Amino acid sequence: MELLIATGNPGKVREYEEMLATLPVKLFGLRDIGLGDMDVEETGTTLEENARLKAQAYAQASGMIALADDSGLFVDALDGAPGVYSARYGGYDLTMADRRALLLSQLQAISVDARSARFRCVIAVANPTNGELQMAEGVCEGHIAQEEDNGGAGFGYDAIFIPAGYAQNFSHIPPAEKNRISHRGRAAQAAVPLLQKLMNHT
Ligand code: ITT
Repeated sequence: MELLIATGNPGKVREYEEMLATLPVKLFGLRDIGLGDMDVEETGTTLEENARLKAQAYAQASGMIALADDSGLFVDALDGAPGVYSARYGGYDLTMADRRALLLSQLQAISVDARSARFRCVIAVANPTNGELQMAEGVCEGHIAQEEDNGGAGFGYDAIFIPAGYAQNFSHIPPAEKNRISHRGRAAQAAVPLLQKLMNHT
């Protein structure tokens, strides 16, 4: 079976290859099928909406079963911000380093035990032949560090997010282990039986 991973990011496709290794599927990224330039705007106000928008649009455009995800970091002391707006928090012209610094400054007065946060990831899988849509979610609980520690190999908010049960932030956790405990890894695990069901219907 073939499955389109609806992202222009080849790193994400490789991550899904590992996370869905138990399924008899061959994965394609948007670039592999000539849709690398097709952009679907994330106009939703929830992760669910954005994941669904992307999965349905790319399934329609490609004729393939398409998997899309959306994720974000939800900080309790900031009423859930940056949340669905994580990728553009503070404005489009900021770097990710600027965004991490902004978050830390907003939490400056917040004590260690009130810095709880979680990464959420929602996966949507759309089948263009019968319109079937399946959704899966993964959550990774943790807290925001007092300061950035960028010694590792992470991206996004990794250098300031410490997952529950760990002493170090995400950027220090090896990829295979991060895939096991992360929001995206957990969402992918939850998506496996849904993908199996969806493929049986084709
Ligand atoms: P697509 O190209 O696939 O749309 P994206 O940049 O929109 O990717 P996501 O929806 O997965 O990425 O995530 C939104 C933002 O949340 C992303 O820009 C990161 O800043 C942050 N983020 C998501 N997952 C993360 C992780 O595992 N570690 C650190 N930051 C993460």
